[in-house]
Amino acid sequence: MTTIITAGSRYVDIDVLASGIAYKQLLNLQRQESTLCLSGPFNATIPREMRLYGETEVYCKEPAIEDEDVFVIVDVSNPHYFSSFVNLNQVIAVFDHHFGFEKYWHARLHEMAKIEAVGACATLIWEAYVQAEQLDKMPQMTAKLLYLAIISNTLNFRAHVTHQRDRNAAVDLLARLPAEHDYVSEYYREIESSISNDLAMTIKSDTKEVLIQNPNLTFQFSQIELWDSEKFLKKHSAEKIRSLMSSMFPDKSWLLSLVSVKAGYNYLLSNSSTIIEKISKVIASKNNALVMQTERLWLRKEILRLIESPLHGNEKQNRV
Ligand SMILES: [Mn+2]
Repeated sequence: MTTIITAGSRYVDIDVLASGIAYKQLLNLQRQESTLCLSGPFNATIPREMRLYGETEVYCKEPAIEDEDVFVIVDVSNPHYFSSFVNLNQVIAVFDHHFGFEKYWHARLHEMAKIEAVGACATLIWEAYVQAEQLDKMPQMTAKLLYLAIISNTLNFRAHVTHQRDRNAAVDLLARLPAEHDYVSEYYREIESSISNDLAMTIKSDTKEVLIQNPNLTFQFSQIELWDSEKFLKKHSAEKIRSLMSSMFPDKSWLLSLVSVKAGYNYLLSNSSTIIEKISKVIASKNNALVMQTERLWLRKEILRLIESPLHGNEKQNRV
């Protein structure tokens, strides 16, 4: 019996990569045969050093599956997004921090459905090491990868979803790394330059097709995490980004979120009047026809929940 660790099919971000590698190594430390199979391409949140590490640690894109094999899913819980080779009846554990499928998995897996409101899936995997008393055996490169995943997913602890549990994990992981580096600014500086060099690829590898009920709408939802989005918008103007989005997603509705970690807000661009109307009623502070600016940092999953939720009179004060 092999435990096959996998995630969503569309793309691999740093949280998926960190969670997958670290959990595979944890099972190996406990003498359980396991393999990590990620079917999507690595996206721009993964710096070069971790890309190379990932290439040595990710076993295959599509595994040969035996009847007795089991699956562990990381950083996703909506079965619609799973890699196509996953048989739902063979899933034995789900680690995730996205909303919507908690009840479904708790009913099936009970305590092995680790779906929690934390900032990063990497935090849940760090906690699994703590519980298994294996933290001291974690490779240093994995500690760095988990640390960067927490930084990336919590937007350097500024996202509202950040939990004390993320901070506890990050403090411990950072203490396992050589002290002489500023890992956060090194990380963002590197990914920002790779994003700028291939913007279309970056967008393509961080876009989710989203289907919402209220209002009934399907759209492409892209997110780019930046350290300094002012600088970025000076280089790639809003007009150019809009025409790039329209050429990448012809005849489709789209929403692009530029996350500005240093400044602590997002720029939101969309071609859909429905989305613009819904967002600007609740979170956008400064509007113009091209770009909406928020008052704080919003993650994609938070924006999504907001677009789907019905509006109430005083929601603006409560939410912002
Ligand atoms: Mn994540």
